[in-house]
Amino acid sequence: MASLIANDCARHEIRFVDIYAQPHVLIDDGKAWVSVSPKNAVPALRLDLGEWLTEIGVILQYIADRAPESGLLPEAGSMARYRVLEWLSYVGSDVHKTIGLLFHPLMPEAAKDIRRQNLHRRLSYIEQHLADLPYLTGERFTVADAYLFVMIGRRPYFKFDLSPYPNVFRFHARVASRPSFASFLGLIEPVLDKVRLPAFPR
Ligand SMILES: N[C@@H](CCC(=O)N[C@@H](CS)C(=O)NCC(=O)O)C(=O)O
Repeated sequence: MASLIANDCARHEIRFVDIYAQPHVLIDDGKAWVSVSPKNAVPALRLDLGEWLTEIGVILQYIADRAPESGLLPEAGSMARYRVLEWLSYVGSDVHKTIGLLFHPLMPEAAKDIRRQNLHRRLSYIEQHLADLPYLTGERFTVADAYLFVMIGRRPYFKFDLSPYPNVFRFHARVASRPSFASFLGLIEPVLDKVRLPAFPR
């Protein structure tokens, strides 16, 4: 399950896509997702004029730039921003894409084990990095933290134990205690019984 956000950020509508169904379908009306968004992946953001924006790392920047006062992304041109982008890229290419294939039902266990070893290297790096920091780039929560949080939250599904990474575990708990996460859970609760996943991983 994952979300499609329509319209602009301050006024937005979220629709959910069942990506475990083949073909992927919009949960509310059963429409094939590929007929709406040709990449057939989530998330995708439809802007007010009907234009679509895809790719997590870009959508996150777009949303954060629409609300600069949120501090979710430092200002363009600053070194602080490049640090956040550096993490966005690492989470997207090294963490997300390593985890993604662990979900695949046809992926042989031996191949999944190689992926788990890769994931171990990446989480070990993040573990060290978070030793003295509450968030990836310091004291402030940014879009990169949001992305990493979602990826780590999937661990019950890909059978990956976080206990060897106590700093990563604490990071996850820290983000989960933010009020915005409670609002998010309230938002997705009604659709949870419509998808195959047992529960949203906390
Ligand atoms: N390059 C895309 C990849 C997004 C992605 O992998 N989405 C997954 C869910 S986390 C998906 O939609 N998978 C369904 C599929 O590829 O069929 C991005 O960064 O947004």
